[in-house]
Amino acid sequence: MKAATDLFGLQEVCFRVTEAHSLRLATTPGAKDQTMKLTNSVRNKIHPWFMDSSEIQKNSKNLPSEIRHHTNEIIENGFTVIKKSIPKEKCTQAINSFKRFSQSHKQKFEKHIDADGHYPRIINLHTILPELFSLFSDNSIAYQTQLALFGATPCLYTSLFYERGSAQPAHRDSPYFSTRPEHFYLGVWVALEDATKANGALQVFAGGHKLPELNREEIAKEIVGSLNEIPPISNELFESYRSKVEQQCLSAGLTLQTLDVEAGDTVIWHPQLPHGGGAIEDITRTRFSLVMHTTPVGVPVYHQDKFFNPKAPAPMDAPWEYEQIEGFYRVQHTTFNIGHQEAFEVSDFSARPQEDYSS
Ligand SMILES: O=C(O)CCC(=O)C(=O)O
Ligand SMILES: [Fe+2]
Repeated sequence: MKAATDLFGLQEVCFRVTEAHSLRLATTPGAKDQTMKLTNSVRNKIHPWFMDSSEIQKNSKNLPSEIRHHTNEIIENGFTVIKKSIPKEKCTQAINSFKRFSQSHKQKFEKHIDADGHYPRIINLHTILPELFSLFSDNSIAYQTQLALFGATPCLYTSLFYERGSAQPAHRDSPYFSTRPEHFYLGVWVALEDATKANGALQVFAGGHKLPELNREEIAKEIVGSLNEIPPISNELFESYRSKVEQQCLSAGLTLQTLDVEAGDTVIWHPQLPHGGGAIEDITRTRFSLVMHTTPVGVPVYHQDKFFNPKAPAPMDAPWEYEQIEGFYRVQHTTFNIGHQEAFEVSDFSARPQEDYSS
């Protein structure tokens, strides 16, 4: 893994060095350090600078041109594609590592395989497979783009590993990633295989991130009656918001654009960008990919109870522990979960030295 030190030039010109950065400087490369609580590194912001038109020029102008190119695309179009951000061999290694891991635990996992022979999405598999975490930590242009957009140290909050295309209708992720302050998260999606219409490409409503936010309180009241009774997770509420956002995009004349990308390309999307997974022409095909949701360190992430009630009181510091691996932060998760159907303790897998999936 490449050390993160080359990033400090960027940090110096643009942003204050956060508390987390100074912690990072003090650690030994290669060590997995103790877990730690971190205070919210953007607690004094109202929103990210890239969502404030009066801040954009000032914050963009000193960025290295390659990073500015990507931040500009995210600001203008709602997404950017970083071509060849991960070497193809690393994508193949990550897929092979998953295949070895799933094969060696087939008895435990196989009940989750669908009729077409694929696993459903697996939540936080990066806790088990280091090749997946490295798509965050050893993905330099993507990391620097997140650092620039947050103005603070990025951390991996959660990941979703897909063996096949998601075929999900266009949606915003924000009802599940309601940060405080709001909009301090990014979707970072890495193609581990070429993704096309045949195996279900990623789709975006380019420009949909600029449409005005809907009246979320009104949507919640319509579905659950009162703002005080919004559950953290409600499929009905998510779908109501999702379909209204989709309608808003179509009424504004936006069309869904299919992103044909190659293994090793990274797509970063704006927190407000409506996106989805295209139809899969050949359902037998795989489309290995990893979606990561990242935030600045210390940022709490709430779900629908806060998303649809944005004025509700909410603690400003994240309640969970962070861990730091070779200078890169992630929220500590003790489980991974197959298809939201079954959770497995990370310690039941990673504690056994004979189970090394990396070679
Ligand atoms: O990979 C895809 O097809 C889309 C995934 C997605 O939108 C998500 O998991 O939030
Ligand atoms: Fe999504």
